[in-house]
Amino acid sequence: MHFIDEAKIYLKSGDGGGGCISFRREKFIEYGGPDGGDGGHGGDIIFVASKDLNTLIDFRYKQHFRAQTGEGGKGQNRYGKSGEDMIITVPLGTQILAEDGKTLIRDMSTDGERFIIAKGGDGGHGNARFKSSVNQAPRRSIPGWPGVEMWVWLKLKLISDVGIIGLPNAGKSTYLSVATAAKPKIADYPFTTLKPQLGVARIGFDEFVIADIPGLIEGASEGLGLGDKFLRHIERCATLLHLIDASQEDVAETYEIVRNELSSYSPLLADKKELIVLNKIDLLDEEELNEKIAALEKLSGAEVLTCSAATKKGIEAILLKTLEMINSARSDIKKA
Ligand SMILES: Nc1nc2c(ncn2[C@@H]2O[C@H](COP(=O)(O)OP(=O)(O)OP(=O)(O)O)[C@@H](O)[C@H]2O)c(=O)[nH]1
Ligand SMILES: [Mg+2]
Repeated sequence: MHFIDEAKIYLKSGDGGGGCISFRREKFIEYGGPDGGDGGHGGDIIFVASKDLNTLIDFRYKQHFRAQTGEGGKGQNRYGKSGEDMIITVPLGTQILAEDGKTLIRDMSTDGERFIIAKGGDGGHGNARFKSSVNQAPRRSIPGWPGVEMWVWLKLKLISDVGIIGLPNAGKSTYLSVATAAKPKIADYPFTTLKPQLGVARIGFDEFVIADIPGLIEGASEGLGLGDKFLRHIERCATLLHLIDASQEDVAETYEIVRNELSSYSPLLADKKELIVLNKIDLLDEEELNEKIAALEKLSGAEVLTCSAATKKGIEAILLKTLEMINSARSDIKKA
């Protein structure tokens, strides 16, 4: 059950500029011949794929894209200037579909790839073109050809339904290994995970994709630790599972550090639905655990779940909650 980010946009390539009607005017020449130039080409609509973009969010705010009209032709046989192209940059992996939402026009699958989806109209002909032996002074020109108009869908697959975030060593990879059949590297030192790892969780007849993401630290949004490229990865997760090591002294502070990194990176990340989970509860007694749950719930205003990825306690309940959260995020996306 993959999430899809999508947007419907309107495109219009530039009309060609009109041809010009004009006659030569020179001293001592009474009847100058026709010298109206052709109009310029209309601008094209061009898509460019970029690995530096991760979502189609920008297309929620701007949906109409028009390339410039070509300039009209001028006297003295001068051509009109071509209209400027409209370049639309989309995230790498974006699919462009026809208005029916099904017919694939293009898969933007290589970084930097350019695709001209709509050519601008040709410029019209000026009257100089219509001169003939029988008509030395044609008063005729042709307007520019119109540009192309269309609606298209842009679709981008999110990499996962839920991304596990948290400080290094919180037990994210261990959680992935018990919630799915994935076998990520697990070790008792920070930054064990260097690349996002994916696994598929099954619960009843439902399935969803979990991404184990490298640990975040304070300053990650400014490039510290493994930097912000993982924050970019999180943008392509539909929801978040925020995992916190319960054996840490101040779990509320830990929670805040990660939340701060998310929001300083982008409001889009901070707005994602999040499930808060305290892990490694096998290391605490009940009283200590309850205190930590209370502190976290007070700070976040949300329900806090608990588990031990090492003993698998609490995993099932978290998977159920995760599924609920994914379904609710999915219906929000549909409504938007
Ligand atoms: N006692 C206990 N230890 C755990 C639990 N979950 C994970 N650990 C241990 O915590 C350490 C870190 O686990 P990882 O799963 O590698 O942590 P991570 O969050 O993926 O770490 P990075 O990839 O470095 O960010 C390992 O030694 C795990 O065995 C748990 O529930 N209880
Ligand atoms: Mg890891």
